[in-house]
Amino acid sequence: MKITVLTLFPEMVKCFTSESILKRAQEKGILEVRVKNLSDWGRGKWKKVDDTPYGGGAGMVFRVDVVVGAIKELKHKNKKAKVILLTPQGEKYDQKRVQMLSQEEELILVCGHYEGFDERIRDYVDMEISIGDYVLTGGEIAAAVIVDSVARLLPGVLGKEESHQDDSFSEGLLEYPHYTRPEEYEGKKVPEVLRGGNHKEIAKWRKEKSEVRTNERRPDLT
Ligand code: 6GU
Repeated sequence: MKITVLTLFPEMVKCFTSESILKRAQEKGILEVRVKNLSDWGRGKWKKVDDTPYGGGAGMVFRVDVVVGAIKELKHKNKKAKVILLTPQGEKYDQKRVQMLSQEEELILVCGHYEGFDERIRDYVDMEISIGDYVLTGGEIAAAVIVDSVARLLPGVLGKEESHQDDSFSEGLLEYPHYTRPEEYEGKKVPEVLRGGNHKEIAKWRKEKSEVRTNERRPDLT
């Protein structure tokens, strides 16, 4: 899968995508992350990407000709690439959407900054996503969230050790509790059933714990 990130701050995005599992996924050829600097499409000597808003008000607005120019050039090579605008006004990101995006051939993530995008840019994108109900200074962290969450679902990215089969949310439930050695710590013991080796009993226990935890912490998921 290919993911292109369009941003004014390429280093912010590269810093997340060049370590650990994302680094390995790229080395294995499963994931290709390209980070493009929006300034390359800027206007004039100063490579201007933004301007003051019509009607007045605080902050700067991304220019439609700059952003759409970049989108058109990036999309030219692959018409099937899905263009996603990252703003707090988008549809809320969740694991269902992660699964949906992981089926795509290519994503182009456009990071916002300042007051926002010229409204006309919205006519040239396939989707608008927000990663939650809070405001970030820019879309770069949101882009990192999307690259990370999508990459870990691609076949071959996670080893058996890090499998996503039992993830929280994968069955619409939160994960069951995990334990490892030592068997006892300050009087707190590992539940008996997990030490018994009865796989059927263990599976039943885990399912129950998942359900109880989901009901207690996230009744909205059920
Ligand atoms: Cl995608 N961008 C910004 N700037 N803030 C956000 C966001 C995105 N999602 C939640 N808050």
